Amino acid sequence: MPLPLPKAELHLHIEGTLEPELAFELAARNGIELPYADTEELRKAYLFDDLQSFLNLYYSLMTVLRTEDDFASLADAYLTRAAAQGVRHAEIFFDPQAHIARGVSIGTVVEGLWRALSVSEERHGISTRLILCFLRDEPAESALLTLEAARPYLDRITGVGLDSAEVGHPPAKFREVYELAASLGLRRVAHAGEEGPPEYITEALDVLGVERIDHGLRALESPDLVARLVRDRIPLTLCPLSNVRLRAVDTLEEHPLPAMMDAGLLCTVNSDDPAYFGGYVDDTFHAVREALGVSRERLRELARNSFEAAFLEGEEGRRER
Ligand code: ES4
Ligand code: ZN
Repeated sequence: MPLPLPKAELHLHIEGTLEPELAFELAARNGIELPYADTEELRKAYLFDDLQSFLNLYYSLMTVLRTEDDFASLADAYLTRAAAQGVRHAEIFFDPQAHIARGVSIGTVVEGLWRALSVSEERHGISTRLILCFLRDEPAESALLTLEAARPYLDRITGVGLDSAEVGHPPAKFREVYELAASLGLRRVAHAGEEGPPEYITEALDVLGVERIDHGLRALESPDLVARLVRDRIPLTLCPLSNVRLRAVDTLEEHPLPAMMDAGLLCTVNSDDPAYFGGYVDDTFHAVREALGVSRERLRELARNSFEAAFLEGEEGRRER
């Protein structure tokens, strides 16, 4: 098997890297009883009908994450796996509201993650960025309070994102908090067009000023939007295995990735919540090659795109903080 292509991972929820084995280890460490007999039984619960059914398990399993040590273990486990998958740069989402709601402070989360991230270059050969995500199914006021709570840690946070249940929570709900984020020099991304309509993608660009779209799967439904995304070279962080598991597409063979590349869209391939969706990023590269016949040349293009779309070069120049 050829060596994994060097790549950047741009759509990765750190809480979605919680493997059953680590979940049980952390539960034992923290004296928490999980409602599953063992890792096998937990893995059997990973059958989802849609985004919401996944999110229910994703949020409930987070209860095992309590201390800085836990977040450091989680991130180091991800970075270890990512290195073996050819990842050289990782832009990592985290969901502070999901932790604050359970009494875990944003300081615990950021300090814990940072412990792993700060040694990642040296230990794993992976540079990293942190992206704070707001939960779109919570009130905008809660997002604002979260960004305020994050102020002491902004030197460790590169940008903000928007995730969780999409439909019924259009981007414009978060106009004010994204304006504040921009004024603080933060980069902006948002999930859009995963389950929601192409209009949400347009709104994320127009109202929130995002530089990248997470997923963007439904962009092809709007030719005008595709033309704009192509013209402005707006990157899409696609997650094909996630789309199959959450039933956004029926099968991997029917995933629109090749059509999106044919249309000239700046596509990247990412793992989203790899512990839940059956593979890390190079596993995803292999899967799309097998299922969709994506050529080696196109895989190289996807890897190149991931570095072009990353918040690497020019970062300092664009930040005014
Ligand atoms: C997520 Cl796949 C996905 N979509 C939206 N929000 C999320 N949070 C974690 N994974
Ligand atoms: Zn996601």
